[in-house]
Amino acid sequence: MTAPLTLSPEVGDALAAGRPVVALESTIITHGMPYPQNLDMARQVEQAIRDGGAVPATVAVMGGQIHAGLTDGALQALAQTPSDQAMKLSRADLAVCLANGRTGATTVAATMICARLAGIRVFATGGIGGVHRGAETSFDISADLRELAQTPVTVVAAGAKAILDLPKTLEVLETLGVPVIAYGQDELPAFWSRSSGIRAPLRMDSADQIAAAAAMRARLGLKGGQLVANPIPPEAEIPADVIGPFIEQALSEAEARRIAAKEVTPFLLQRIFELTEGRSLASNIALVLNNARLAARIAAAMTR
Ligand code: PSU
Repeated sequence: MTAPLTLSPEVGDALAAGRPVVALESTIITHGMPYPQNLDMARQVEQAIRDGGAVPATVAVMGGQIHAGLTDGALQALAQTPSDQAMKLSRADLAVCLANGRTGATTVAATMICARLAGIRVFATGGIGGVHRGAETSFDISADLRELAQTPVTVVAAGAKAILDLPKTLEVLETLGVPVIAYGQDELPAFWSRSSGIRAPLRMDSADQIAAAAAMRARLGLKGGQLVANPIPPEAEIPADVIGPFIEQALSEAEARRIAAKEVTPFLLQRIFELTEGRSLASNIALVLNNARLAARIAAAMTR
């Protein structure tokens, strides 16, 4: 029995020839950004990976198949699918979506599962999910964390999203044995900001080092992936003291409106987009592109 996985010809050829491939997720398209900026972002990110000498493999579920590598038409259709008509897929609901022939966008957790099935070792996104603020009462902890602990894919993100409780997110990652590697700085980046005030557990300064660490995990038989926390480029960042009050406001609105579970992150991102008059989205796109470029370099290093 094999998984219902369809590789685009380009992705299939690259993997068969041992050339670098970078997986990309689709929840960021359907639930993370408004149309048409989401489509524009998805195309730009694919181009950034190509410019870096790797093949992009955007992952989504359609017609009972996991697709790795989408045509531009499929990308357009996904970008225009209302968020309530695409399932936001994590480990728990990936099989249900496939078995029932529904359309689904993959989160970090589900994209890691699909990447592993396809044989793709690197994946670029914006920011992983993590421990939500107030998790001591809500118990809201993203399934992304546990996936990082069990699926061997290197995930390049700009840290965990700053809407989260970053110290608690780090604690959980440590408990789960996930290497959290800040790229090129000592501090853990905080998505829209380069600085979080928190020292990262690990630091690396080159794609080769990151690729070597992934290879060593495999040699040691250690399960799980690595989180590479790549700071947003300076010119695109929103300093923590500027974005902070907007995050607080969006969080209190979410609480007042009793937004819960899978709706929390999309609600917060949308509100922060409105409150910053679009600035948060421009930053989000810039950091995803930056992560795609680094992921392409890591993928290339892994094939050497
Ligand atoms: N990165 C972004 N925007 C996003 C996401 C990542 O820049 O919307 C998505 C990813 O799919 C991630 C999800 O898995 O947000 C986290 O959702 P939650 O907090 O509900 O686990």
